[in-house]
Amino acid sequence: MNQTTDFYDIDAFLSEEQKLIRASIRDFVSKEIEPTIEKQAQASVFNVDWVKKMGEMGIFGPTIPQIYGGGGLDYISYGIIMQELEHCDSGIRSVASVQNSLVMYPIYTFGDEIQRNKYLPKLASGAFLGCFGLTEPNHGSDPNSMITHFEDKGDYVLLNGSKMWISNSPIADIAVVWAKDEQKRIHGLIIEKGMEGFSAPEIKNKWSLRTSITGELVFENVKVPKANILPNKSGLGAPLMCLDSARYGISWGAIGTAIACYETARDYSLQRHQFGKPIAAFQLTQKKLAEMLTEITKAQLLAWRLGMLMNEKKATSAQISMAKRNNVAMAIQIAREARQILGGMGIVGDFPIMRHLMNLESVITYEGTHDIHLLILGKEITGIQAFS
Ligand code: TGC
Ligand code: FAD
Repeated sequence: MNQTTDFYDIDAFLSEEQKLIRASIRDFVSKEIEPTIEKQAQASVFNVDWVKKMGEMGIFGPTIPQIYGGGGLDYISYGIIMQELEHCDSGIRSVASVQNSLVMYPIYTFGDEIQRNKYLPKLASGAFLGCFGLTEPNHGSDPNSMITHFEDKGDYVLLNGSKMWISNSPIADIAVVWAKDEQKRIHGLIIEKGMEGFSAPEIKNKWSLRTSITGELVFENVKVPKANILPNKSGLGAPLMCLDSARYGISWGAIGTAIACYETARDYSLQRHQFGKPIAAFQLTQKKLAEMLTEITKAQLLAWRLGMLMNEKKATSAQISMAKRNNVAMAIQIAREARQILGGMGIVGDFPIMRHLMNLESVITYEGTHDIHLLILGKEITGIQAFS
């Protein structure tokens, strides 16, 4: 009997440091987050205390240099951290993805030295929580058509518009917001909580990602100092570079969720008896389990190889799209099959499967929908864009 979910021994590719990181994050998650995650999800409450604890654990800014409070780690380590978090809950991984890839990454990559020193150490320690505003009520898959904009007023710019579906926004200390200047060029701006004319109402009644708080960002004549504009890159390519990093993290995170669902279903099938034998003894159950392990193994190989390409700075956006798309679809399929193996028990909170399944309905939509990633791959293959 093979009880490992590392069927092709990916562990052999990992360094001792990477294995230690995995062990410490696994320990942290099992002691600090796992015991109350189901209760938080049922109540749809985000636990703010976790932010500080995640900061103490080095979960924020793992790839950011240590002089700014980051971990100075490689991309495989980043992936491992995302996998361990999402093994518990996609909402928790979301908090980390946003803070790392969508807030710290742009401030580090496109910001100046003053911006880096002002924000990155606080974000790394969890003293500050950030959010990322790209999507608008009328512009989701097509962010280039955004209408949020700013006008130059001398010492400051005047920001108007709104953003929708923003993870962390109601409680975030800062927002990295993408808006157009008077020449219709997209720039990143750092908006601080408390700026006059800025509000971040919560979006309630979600059936998915209930442990992560989601909201809007509303800007009504917000005076933003010019010092808060990220100076080192403009154009849609800047936010899309952030998305590449976050999508990479999701490709690992989804494997964590898939493993949690697969192992739950495997263990349940061995102890649940019907017709006088364990349901694991039926060929139809074995088919489900064998296919789950096969798909997880393929996803692990994809993520690991992509991580190596990320470390060598050779990963392309299309490669990242393939991994995000495949691995999230793989996880959602496994969650659905696992839920069936548990029968009626599959729908209750005694097991994590239904929560994972509901969460993955967001993960398959955000950071580029399943179909948008297919079109990115289609463009890569044919050279013809089919978005519009
Ligand atoms: P297109 O003409 O293809 O490109 C515009 C410019 O951007 C460049 N570029 C990229 N640069 C870096 N990385 C990438 N992945 C890039 N993709 C494109 C491109 O070279 C071009 O540069 P330039 O210099 O020639 O101007 O742009 P398009 O308007 O046709 O759109 C392409 C499309 C549809 C793929 C893109 O807009 C897209 O990816 N749409 C999906 C939107 C999306 O993913 N939104 C995510 C919002 S954030 C979020 O969901 C966070 S969830 C957080 C959580 O809780 O975990
Ligand atoms: P739409 O773009 O309206 O798409 C609707 C459907 O049409 C999809 O199936 C899509 O694939 C399809 N479609 C669209 N265009 C095409 C086309 N050209 N060809 C074929 N099919 C097409 N955004 C942020 O900026 N920051 C965040 O922190 C953030 N967090 C989020 C958290 C949650 C819980 C959720 C649900 C979303 C979050 N988002 C965030 C927004 C997310 O990125 C968008 O929901 C996503 O990009 C899709 O946009 P949309 O919802 O407007 O759907």
